[in-house]
Amino acid sequence: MDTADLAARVAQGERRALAQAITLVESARADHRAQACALLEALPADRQALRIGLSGTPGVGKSTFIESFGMMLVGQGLRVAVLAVDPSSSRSGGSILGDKTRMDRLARAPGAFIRPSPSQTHLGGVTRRSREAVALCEAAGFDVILIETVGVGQSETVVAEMSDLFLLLLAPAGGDELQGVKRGIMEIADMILVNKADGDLKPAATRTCADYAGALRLLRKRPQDPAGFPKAVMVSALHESGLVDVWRDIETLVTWRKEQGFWDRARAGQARYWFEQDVRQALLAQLETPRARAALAAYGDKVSAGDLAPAAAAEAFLAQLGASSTSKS
Ligand SMILES: Nc1nc2c(ncn2[C@@H]2O[C@H](COP(=O)(O)OP(=O)(O)O)[C@@H](O)[C@H]2O)c(=O)[nH]1
Ligand SMILES: [Mg+2]
Repeated sequence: MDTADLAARVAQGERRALAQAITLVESARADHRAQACALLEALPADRQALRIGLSGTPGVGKSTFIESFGMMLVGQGLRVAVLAVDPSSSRSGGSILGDKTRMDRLARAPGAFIRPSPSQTHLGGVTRRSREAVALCEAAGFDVILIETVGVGQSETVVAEMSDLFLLLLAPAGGDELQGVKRGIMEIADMILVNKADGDLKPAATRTCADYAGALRLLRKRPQDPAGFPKAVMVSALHESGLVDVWRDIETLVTWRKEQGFWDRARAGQARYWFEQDVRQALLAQLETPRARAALAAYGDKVSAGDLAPAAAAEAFLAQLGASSTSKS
């Protein structure tokens, strides 16, 4: 494969090249990984999309929201990419694919690109591939990238690490208690969108929105927030109401963060985070080679037989691992 040519075609915004490139970064094969690294290295580095993370429990209206919100953006002449991070999706090829009918219009819009989540592996594998898919969409010149994840705890945190801002979608609550949203997720949200604020659900949505606005005010003030943020607002993805206001709020937030230097600082911090994640993953992968497994088992036997102390065995094992990995290169 000619990775330089593929990179050039991705940079020209060629959709087929983009799809092919994402397939390449998703591959677990070692030779593909080397090509993926070369491809990522060859991409233009001067393009930035607005990357919006979006989370919410199943049924809250994420797909419907992405469709309406995406169509509104496309209508403004913006190019929109949609990606999913769903480590739990072994079922039917990922959440977006299963919901294709709900994104019918967006899927056909010339300015939009929708990519279902890669088939399931562990969270680390899914997230690295997703982050690289984000980089590819960015290089392909998309203006906005929507990154969807379901509320499975850890995945929000990693999606936040590949997003410029984070939206949490909630449904109107029946009772008057907060819907068990984890504090950690509240803390990374830039906006809470109470969806389904329409018809019979409108009064409940109004109450829920007020509850969350109150809860957000109780959180510690973050330096990256202008006055009024993070905020809770009501939308109806189905009736397409409140979406223009959400976009205006997002633009306000982004402009402020760019002016104040928080945008660049956040991106720099994320680059460092992903570098460290890659190092971590590569080190863990070294433990999985047949040779490392054999050495681990051999040292383990000595330790359990009482022939070697655990600390000394660990040191000897790591020295051997380091020697074998440097001699390889
Ligand atoms: N009343 C109302 N229903 C909605 C709204 N948004 C989504 N729904 C409905 O909620 C259900 C789940 O929506 P979906 O977008 O698939 O949720 P997801 O699982 O979070 O992707 C569907 O039946 C939608 O029609 C909304 O704004 N108002
Ligand atoms: Mg969905």
